[in-house]
Amino acid sequence: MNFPTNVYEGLLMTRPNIVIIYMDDLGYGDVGAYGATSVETANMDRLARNGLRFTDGYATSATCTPSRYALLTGEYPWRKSGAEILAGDAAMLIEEDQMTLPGMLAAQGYRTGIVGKWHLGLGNGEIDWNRPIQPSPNDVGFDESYIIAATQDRVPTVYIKDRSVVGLDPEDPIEVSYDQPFPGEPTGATHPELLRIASSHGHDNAIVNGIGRIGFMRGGQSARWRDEDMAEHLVERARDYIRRSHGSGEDDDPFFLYFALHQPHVPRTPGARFVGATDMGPRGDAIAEADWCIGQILDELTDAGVLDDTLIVFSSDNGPVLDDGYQDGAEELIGDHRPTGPLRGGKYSLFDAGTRVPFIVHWPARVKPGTSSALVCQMDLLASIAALIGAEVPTRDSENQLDALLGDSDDGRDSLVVEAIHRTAFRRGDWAMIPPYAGPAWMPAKRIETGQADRYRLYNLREDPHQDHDLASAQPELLEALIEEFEELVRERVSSNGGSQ
Ligand code: NG6
Ligand code: CA
Repeated sequence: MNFPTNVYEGLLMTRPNIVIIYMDDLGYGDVGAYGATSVETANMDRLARNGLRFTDGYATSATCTPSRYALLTGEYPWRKSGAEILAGDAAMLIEEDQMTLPGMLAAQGYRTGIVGKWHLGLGNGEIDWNRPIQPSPNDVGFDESYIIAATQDRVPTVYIKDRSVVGLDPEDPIEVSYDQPFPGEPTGATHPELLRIASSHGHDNAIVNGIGRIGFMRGGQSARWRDEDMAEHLVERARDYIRRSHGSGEDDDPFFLYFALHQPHVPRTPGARFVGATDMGPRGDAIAEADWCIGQILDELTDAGVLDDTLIVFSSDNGPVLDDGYQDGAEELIGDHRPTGPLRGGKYSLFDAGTRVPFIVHWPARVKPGTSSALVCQMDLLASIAALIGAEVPTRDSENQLDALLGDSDDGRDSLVVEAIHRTAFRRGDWAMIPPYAGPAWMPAKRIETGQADRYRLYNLREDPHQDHDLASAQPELLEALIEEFEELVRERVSSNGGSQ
């Protein structure tokens, strides 16, 4: 913030602008550069062509909140009590004194902003949406924020700027409940004839814009978002942030933007001009729309003259899912497209497609275009970016993988623990080990392979990316060694913030 400029003179190249473009439920195979042909992703492909494309880049988790927690805090989410898919009125998951990527950057003089999906909780448990919200992203490292609280399918269906709901009429306050409906308000359960996208699973609480949501809400009519406008709306906020941040600081501070898109998460509501962009219905069209959003960001960076000097990291919070609770044709219209690419599983799964995601680093001034098979994880961005800009941060789980991320080395992490709905599995080198778990798997979506089984499984991902051949009984010693190492790692489940699981 108040760092004298001269400290950084001559080091300016090590303080690039940083933009994280974070997709919601985009699969390993949903991007042209990773093999997709049924949807055009020209801008994502452009990032890959001019940047470093990772074949073994991971989110920590197969769902949203835990992955975002790890991305921003550098801490394994399974260490943190409550790091699970959060309701729209859940309390802030990140502690105000906790180390975060934006907080670290802000302390180093960066301007920091988030636009898009938050889903890490707000307030202290009892939110009055009609009053200033605290804590908000502004209390955990962001100078400014323009967010949706949780997911597009969860109430409240409003934008929040810094601490306030945007466009709220004080005469029409918002009320939100995740326990019970508001008397007199139609719900998806009581009035399914009012829904324009039928639910296939859940999503039968509040009805907003003809779409059933999770959670109940009333009031706040003037503040409610229009789903089909969300892409343009958020892109404009992100462009505006770049425009205002770039070169406007007194001492020319670099900026950090966390641009968290809502696509292709449900409900999939592409704007009119993207309807029919693919033959895959709303899911494909939402990916095409997201690609346009990314193009808009690249245009803005180009207009500002900073595209080459900006470190862009493009990735996704978890793997793909087709039917995630709405009947939107995602399964019926999938054709030859394989959202998981060659991998097995998907969102919610311990199989590899749950957490292995598109992962691209684009920084033309510094990073040579190419492909890397180094094992890297989004959780490593905190320690790696800190190393890049010369900041000292104590981290336990976030590893400094700067050399791998910049393409200076082909070696990444030795190992990684991945998580799916409170269950963990292990990757070491080319090997993936999935422990047994008792009891039925929670089935959040149809036709999902959660990876649950009653025995240990072992796969060689290099030879068998689809995890068809369980080598557990063929390689007992290796399995034993992996189990031992994994158990040692996951023993420490207590959060550095004192939470326990
Ligand atoms: C599930 C929802 C799903 C999605 C998910 C969160 C149902 C039946 N399923 O509970 O639609 O919202 O939560 O996705 O309600 S995530 O990408 O944010 O983790
Ligand atoms: Ca997600």
